[in-house]
Amino acid sequence: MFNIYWTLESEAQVRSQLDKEVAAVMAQSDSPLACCSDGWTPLPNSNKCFKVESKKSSWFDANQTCTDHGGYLLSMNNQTDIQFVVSLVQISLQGNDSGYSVWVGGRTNEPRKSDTTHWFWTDGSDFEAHLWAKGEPNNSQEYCHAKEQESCLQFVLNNKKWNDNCCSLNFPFICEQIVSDWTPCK
Ligand SMILES: [Ca+2]
Repeated sequence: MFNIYWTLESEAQVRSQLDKEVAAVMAQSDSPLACCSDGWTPLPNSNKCFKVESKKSSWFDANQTCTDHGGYLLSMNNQTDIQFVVSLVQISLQGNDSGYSVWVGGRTNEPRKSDTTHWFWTDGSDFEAHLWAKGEPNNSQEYCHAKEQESCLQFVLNNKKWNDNCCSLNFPFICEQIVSDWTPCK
């Protein structure tokens, strides 16, 4: 009982510390910030809010969690601020040994080696194939369960590039939410 309590308290403390660090990063921005829900971080000068989930999940569970929160898995189209996303994930997953890649909202129903044309974002925005790592997508299925193919999109922080991977593998993930009535908070 004591151990459970202690663990919960520690997680809350870590979370609180991370929230402070994220707030400190945001405070450095002079740009207007959207009013995001608690636990979500605004992208400066936009109507977008982001939330990194450290709980490792399959792509489909991650997608469902983001939807349940009124958002969707991150779409990394050509308007996405890559460095902002990288910084936010690094801060949020500090100390997490698998924190160097996250699920994002890209998927394909026709996984094939070197085929970048059948990928889509879950929010329906245009998928421009601009961030594939060298040799990806390769549909290697190296770490897949039997018969599963690499049809979900993983963003790898070390090289800031994409990898196609098996949807059933568990990774942290990042959700995005658009604030429809954008009144800047500051
Ligand atoms: Ca791959």
